[in-house]
Amino acid sequence: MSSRSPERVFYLTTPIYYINGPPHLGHAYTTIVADAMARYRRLAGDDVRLLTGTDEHGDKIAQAAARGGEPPQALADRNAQAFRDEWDALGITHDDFIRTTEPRHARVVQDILQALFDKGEIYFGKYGGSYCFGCERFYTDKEIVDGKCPDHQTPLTYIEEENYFFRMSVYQEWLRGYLERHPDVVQPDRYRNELLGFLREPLQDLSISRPTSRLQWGIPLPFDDRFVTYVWFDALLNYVSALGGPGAEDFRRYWPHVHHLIGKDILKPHGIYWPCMLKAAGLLRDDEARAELPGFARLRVHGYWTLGGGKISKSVGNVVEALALTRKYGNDAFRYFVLREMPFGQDANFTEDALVERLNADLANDLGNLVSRATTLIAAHAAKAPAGRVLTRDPGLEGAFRKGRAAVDAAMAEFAFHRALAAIWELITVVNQYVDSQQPWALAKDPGQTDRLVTVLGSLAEALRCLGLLLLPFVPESAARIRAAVGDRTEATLAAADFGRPWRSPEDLTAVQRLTGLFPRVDRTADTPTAGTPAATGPAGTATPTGRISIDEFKRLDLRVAEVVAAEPVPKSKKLLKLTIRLGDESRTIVAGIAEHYPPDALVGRKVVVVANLEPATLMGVASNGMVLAGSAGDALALLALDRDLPSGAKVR
Ligand code: ME8
Repeated sequence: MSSRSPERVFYLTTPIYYINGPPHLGHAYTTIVADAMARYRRLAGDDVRLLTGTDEHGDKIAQAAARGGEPPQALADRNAQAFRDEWDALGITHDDFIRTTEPRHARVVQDILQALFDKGEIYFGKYGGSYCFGCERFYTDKEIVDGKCPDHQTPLTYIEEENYFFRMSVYQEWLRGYLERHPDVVQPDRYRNELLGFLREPLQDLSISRPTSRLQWGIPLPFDDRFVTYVWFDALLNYVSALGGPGAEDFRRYWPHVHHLIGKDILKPHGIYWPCMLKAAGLLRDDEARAELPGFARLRVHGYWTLGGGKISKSVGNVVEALALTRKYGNDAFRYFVLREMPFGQDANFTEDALVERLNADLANDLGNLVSRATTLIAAHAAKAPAGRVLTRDPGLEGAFRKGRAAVDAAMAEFAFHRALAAIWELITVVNQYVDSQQPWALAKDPGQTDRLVTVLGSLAEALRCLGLLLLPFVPESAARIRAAVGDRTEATLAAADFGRPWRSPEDLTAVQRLTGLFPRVDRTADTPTAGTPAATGPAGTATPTGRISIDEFKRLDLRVAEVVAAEPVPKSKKLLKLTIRLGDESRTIVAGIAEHYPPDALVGRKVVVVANLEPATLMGVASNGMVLAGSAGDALALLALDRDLPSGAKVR
């Protein structure tokens, strides 16, 4: 039953984040996910090392610093501190924070570069190609969309220069075979398929330097100081340099157990460049020589948060604002929301309304109420427990907890945080139903039922004790309060979360303290003028609090046919398009999150359906006045269209 195994070592890394701006929702999500996993594995008894940090070199940073008129190191110092402060505020339990401008990192990068150069894995050559400064990489003709970077939708710059190249192409077949034979190294599976897709095209050698005539902000190549290291070659090595480099004691201990947690945007560098680099540097075992090195740098890949995907009420406008909601609703509510709402690996939409809905329903109602009613009942009646006897517990709850714990374990083994939380919330429901069915308040009125009452109260105290442990990785502050309320001062371990351990005596019941208001309900109707309208629904798949709507409520929506007269990408956004639409005589701008599904040109001249009376909102700095309707299922999205022509401005009812 116990997943405690003192031998297990677990090394988990987050991406190191660019410091050209402050931390935002996306960075916080990955770091919270990593923290929840690290806490879970520590609770299971593993020797865990959690690494995060900042990526500080390269064109992107140099340009941001130049724009702000400050030296890159000053920008890096300021924003690296902002990341540290944010992780402290969020209660992240990283064991190390690495900055790529630290000497401990530069030393390892230079050592590995020199070793690769000496082995002939790096050569000097000339290359011309289309370069995206946003991505810091060259794009092949096949990848370019309409002459632009497919990620940033900005024009690419043709660059021809002499550089050092890593012979990545020779590893193509090895990598393909490896990925095919080892399905578990990249999860979820769709991302492994994406990598195999990349490998169907010939793999190019990788330019790993930049001439100092163009860029000075980088680690000098040890064998040619006219060049600095390409930022990705520098950045990826943080995972090794933070352990002290090959041969260091920490490296020997943790490296074989590495898991990289990343967003899907950086799959290619992690799934293609990185294994080839490691293979060339001899830092990966291959199938033949099963040594103590990892078989692959295991990747756990998550999807993207999108913002304001069609939400009607006040919505957060950007990812920095979204992160600021931690101050408004608390770390635990924010953590719970992001871990529960996003199925790991898929995209999800972030709205303040959805967060509040989960806070009210799952945290305040389900968990908060349970803790409040159970501790209130125990505190009121604990004195009735006869002293000196071991408490009995209801076996029904024991079975539920055994199953629940197994489900949490299985989900966490797959990084399926949403499923782990769903399993814990099933337990919370079971315990709430137990209170309803046992009616301890009625038992308390009948002196003949004292034994039964004590069993029920003891079972509730035990349930809260186990829940306090199971919740620790996910909502650590609240879980600690639950543990304190039930008087559990023992060491927190997952093994101790098995229901019915013979530790609790009747005297312990009197130590339970009433805990109310763990998660106060939030009422947003006051500041949400549109609440109650049909579109003010909660997160996908949940019913509105008001249930069905009346025809009058539906009529408040002004749905219209509109013609798209112009469409262009919103700068720096992967998802958003800025549409100019005609609505009868009126012309308007609407920002729509459809860039990944429709090229702008394909939209011009089309008739779409829009919500015309939506409150205006600003998305990525562009004022949007209305909303384009689309259907979606998983990753697929389709715009609503008319099956015969109607003039723009026509009403939809
Ligand atoms: O790419 N949703 O740094 P970066 C979810 N320095 N996660 C998101 C997100 C979103 N909308 N936006 C960002 C870099 N992220 C490189 C990494 S690693 C050797 C070098 C998260 O600051 C997600 O984890 O652009 C993504 O992979 C990462 O931030 C990119 O952060």
